[in-house]
Amino acid sequence: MRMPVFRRTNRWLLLLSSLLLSSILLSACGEQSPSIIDARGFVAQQEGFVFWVILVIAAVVFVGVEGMLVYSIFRFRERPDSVNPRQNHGSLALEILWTAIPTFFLLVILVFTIRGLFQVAPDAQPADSKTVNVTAIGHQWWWEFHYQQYNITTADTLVIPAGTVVHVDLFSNNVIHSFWVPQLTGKTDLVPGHDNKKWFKADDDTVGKTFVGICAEFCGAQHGNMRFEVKVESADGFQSWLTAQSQHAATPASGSLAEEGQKIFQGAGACAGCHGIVGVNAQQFIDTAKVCDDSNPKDLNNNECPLGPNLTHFGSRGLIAGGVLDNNSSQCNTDQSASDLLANCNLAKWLHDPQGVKPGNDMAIGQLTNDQIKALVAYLESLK
Ligand code: HEC
Ligand SMILES: [Cu+2]
Repeated sequence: MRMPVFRRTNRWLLLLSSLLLSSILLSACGEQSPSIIDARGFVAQQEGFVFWVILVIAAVVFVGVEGMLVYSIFRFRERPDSVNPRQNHGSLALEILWTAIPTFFLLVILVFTIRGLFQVAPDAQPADSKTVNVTAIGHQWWWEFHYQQYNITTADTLVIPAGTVVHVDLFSNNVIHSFWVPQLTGKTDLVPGHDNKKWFKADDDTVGKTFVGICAEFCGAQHGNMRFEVKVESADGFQSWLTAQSQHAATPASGSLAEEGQKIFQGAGACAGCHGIVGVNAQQFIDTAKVCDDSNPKDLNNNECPLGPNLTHFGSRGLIAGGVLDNNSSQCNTDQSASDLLANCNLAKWLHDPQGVKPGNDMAIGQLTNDQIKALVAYLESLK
């Protein structure tokens, strides 16, 4: 007597869990989702096209095969008076047919895949006099970007002009990382000792948009916190960004809290040993991919090659330490109490406990006091 009750609850469980599963899957369709289906640049669009070709063919095969299966199950199921069906073992016509049909489908996929490969290959990079050449350097675990024509080095945020070819040289001197901006370009690995390159382009109508960038190759404990963002500007916006970024860091007003922060930054054994700020402890930006490989531990200024991101214009960046936190500058007003600052301002959280926020990262420092954190927040957020 108890069986039907069980069956009914099982059915409800099945329904509930499939609803749950589909809502999890659908929740990936939000506006912010970095989906390859929402491609916003030529390279990702070509790659997305290959995806659709394969999906449509796979759907046709699935519906065809399952349809015939279900039809046969019902139409030819055994009945009390059934006789043995006609046997077709060894039928040459059938053997040829079910070899030819998959071969045809695979050939179609092959043609579109090869076409796609040629369209996005490094050799297919369109000639564009405005091409922006960037070196993307994979660290454990953050991204450094060096703009080759402008000698600017930044981290976490890759700013590009819309509708313009961006050429990327990929460099790692540690483990393999992978550069992926789902809506703009597919994955390309950064392989130590083997410098890959790629190119991509953001559509003209993406001005003002920010795209999610990801490290897509497992590279250690904080691989999941090795993100970056790609910010698309208009041609003019990009030019003014370049002009601002190529300046030396802003000098804080004398007697200000920010000035105290700068002193702490430069203090003995402190931040300046791992971070460069141009105009403070560095004379110029460094192309660490060129200068700081394993055979050369000294930078252009004959200092140890920097271990951490260049902070010259940190205040203008959207992310902290590979996107483990957002750089929420508007919450970092230093008029608030120390405990409010620590609760609201992500930069303060980072400086208070970088190992707690991102365990195992290379920023190993002694505990800063709340006053030091306040001064450093005032200083670093002022570096727009
Ligand atoms: C031993 C080297 C080292 C020292 C000393 C050090 N840092 Fe760092 N810092 C790093 C590294 C490495 C990262 C990147 C960590 C990651 O994302 O994995 C980092 C990240 C940061 C970031 C985030 C930058 C960005 O663009 O994401 C800030 C801000 C920062 N450090 C400030 C400071 C300040 C202020 C001090 C001095 C109190 C300091 N650091 C001392 C190595 C260091
Ligand atoms: Cu990585």
